[in-house]
Amino acid sequence: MKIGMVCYPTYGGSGVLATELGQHLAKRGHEVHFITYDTPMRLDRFQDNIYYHEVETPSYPLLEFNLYSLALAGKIIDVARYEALDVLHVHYAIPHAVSGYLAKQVLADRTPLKMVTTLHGTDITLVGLEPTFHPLVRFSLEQSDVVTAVSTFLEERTLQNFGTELQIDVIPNFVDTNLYQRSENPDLVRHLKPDGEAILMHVSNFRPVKRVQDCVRVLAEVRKRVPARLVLVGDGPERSETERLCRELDVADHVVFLGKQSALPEILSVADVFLLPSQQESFGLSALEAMSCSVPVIGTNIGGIGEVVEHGESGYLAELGDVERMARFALELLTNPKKLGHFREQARRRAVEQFDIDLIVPMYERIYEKALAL
Ligand code: GMT
Repeated sequence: MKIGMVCYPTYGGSGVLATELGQHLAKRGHEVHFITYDTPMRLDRFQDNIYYHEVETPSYPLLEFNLYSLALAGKIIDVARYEALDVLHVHYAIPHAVSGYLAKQVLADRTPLKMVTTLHGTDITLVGLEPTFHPLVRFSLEQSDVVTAVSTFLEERTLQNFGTELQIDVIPNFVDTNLYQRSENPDLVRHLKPDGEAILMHVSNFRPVKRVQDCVRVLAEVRKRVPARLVLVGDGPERSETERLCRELDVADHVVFLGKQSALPEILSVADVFLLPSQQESFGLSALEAMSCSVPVIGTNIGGIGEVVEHGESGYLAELGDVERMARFALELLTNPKKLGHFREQARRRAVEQFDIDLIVPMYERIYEKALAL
């Protein structure tokens, strides 16, 4: 098939997932055309069957605001016509599903195009609820040929929030368990845990919903009993406030800010416990990547996290903001090597048995076939 893949190219789960899906589909012989405003972050090497079409937004003094949604629609029309796309797969509804709908309408007579929309999270639970966007999101979902969601939580939340009876297929996120597996780099281990401390780790784009500061509070609690360090991977709006809290709680010397990184499997392999104290999370792809590297997760029991992490097996879930409880869970693992070993095995097993890329990507192929058969 010839597939157009529309996503955000920046640091974030929906773009990561779309990129890895596209790369894997290309390996399976499909032709994949990424359509976005920058090279997707993980699309960093040449690969057969992968093409990248940059969306350029024209500027003109009258156009005070960026017209990305229109420029994207125009680019989709162009690529669909000249590359003869079969399916357009848009990730994150806003504005991608709206631009896709517009392109479909323009193309309808001569190049009919099927559109699959995948919902990822805040497009439904936060941004899509803005009164300005709500009717547009609802309309664009109803006009999509197939809609998928990354968790049952998100499917249910979509039906509730948009008062629609739409049929939504749930396809969970996935991980390449061959790539994401424990691989120790002795230099990195020496750098991150010079005195053999326990390592708590968090990876995110540091947006407020991620509650990165709760990780610092958990570290401060854990350090009352066990020498530990917190490794923070990523960057974003909450970084400065998090640094300030490290100083206030007097743990700044025990927190490492690694910034944005791409060598995630070897970094995750240094962790003993992964923290995901989010306020909203429709799935928690970063938790799954940690689990695949045999790292148990301590997170909040909100959104779709419970569909990924089994409480008491591959990790623990606590109430939002309950940092004392999260710290107690971390100590339970860090002070009991046998238990930690069991949780590690369970985390890896769950990633391999439920969420491996080879299990999930064929589900998307079936979704494309379903769209084409309509
Ligand atoms: O919805 C977002 O906040 C953006 C999106 C992204 O691009 O990072 O994240 C969502 O999609 C990920 C991939 O499907 C999920 O793993 C995240 O849980 C989800 N984030 C939220 O729901 C906050």
